[in-house]
Amino acid sequence: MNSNYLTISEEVKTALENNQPVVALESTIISHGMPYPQNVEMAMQVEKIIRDQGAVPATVCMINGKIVVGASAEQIDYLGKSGHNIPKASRRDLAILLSKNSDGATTVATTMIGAALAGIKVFATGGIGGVHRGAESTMDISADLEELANTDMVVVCAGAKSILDLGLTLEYLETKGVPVIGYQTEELPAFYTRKSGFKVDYRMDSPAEIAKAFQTKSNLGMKGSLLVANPIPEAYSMDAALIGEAIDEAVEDAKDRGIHGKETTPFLLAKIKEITEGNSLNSNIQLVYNNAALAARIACELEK
Ligand code: PSU
Ligand code: MN
Repeated sequence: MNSNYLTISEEVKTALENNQPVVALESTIISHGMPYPQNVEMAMQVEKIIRDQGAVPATVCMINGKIVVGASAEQIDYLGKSGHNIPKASRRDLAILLSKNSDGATTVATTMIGAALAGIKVFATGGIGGVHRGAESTMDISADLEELANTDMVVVCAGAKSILDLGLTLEYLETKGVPVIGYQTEELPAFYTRKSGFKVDYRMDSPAEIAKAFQTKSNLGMKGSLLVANPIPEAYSMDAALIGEAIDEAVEDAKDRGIHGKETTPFLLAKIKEITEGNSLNSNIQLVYNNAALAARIACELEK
């Protein structure tokens, strides 16, 4: 890796050199996933939660032609304020944007790329991208899934939103050899709700168990991630019927308007927010906090 393209903050660099636990965080959720100023408040609070667990947070983004691992408070504020003016950067966009000295909001896929280049093993996010509904004709499958297949990491999410076809997403992950681990649950959570009707591959009940599984995979020299699905806390989970209707409506609307490509996910997310009148925002924030805390505990176990 040409280090001309990578800037690691002093704090993250020191932590990695001393085998201290580090947790990566994405930036599409900041620039594209939530309104300002809640996005910046969320991003700063997530970092605090990780520190409180004894790990070091590393928000990943692209600033002026560099992949930044360990964004500063000023950079996070900039990403949040600029919102959609920051290009969403997935794997196919990464080199192009770097070559243009552009900024970029990193998706799960590109955050994993940046984090892995820096040597980070654990990453906390909200929801991953996956196989979209109707993918049997649109072939809309997020690059996040391929990245999970290829990059060594423990990725903690709250499952995936049912804007996706969860069954096909699980099939794809199985084909790619990515185990889906339910944290203290047998059922795949669906982001806003704790249940989806789909089973995870394995249930694990402690950070130590997850760390041991990841270490075993690494010892075998097998590439790829463990995907940990951590259900939203009961107190913040949403009514399944209500959120289901909002998602169905959003998916219909996207189809009618011919939304496609990288616009699909942001369109659906914005639409759901609009339909649920912002009720979903607090749930979204709380599940990210919950994932950050678990990811930090796993990172601490890995460095024990
Ligand atoms: N799903 C969510 N919230 C998000 C995303 C997905 O519930 O913010 C973002 C993540 O950054 C994810 C990306 O990596 O969207 C996936 O986009 P695409 O489907 O275009 O790969
Ligand atoms: Mn897509």
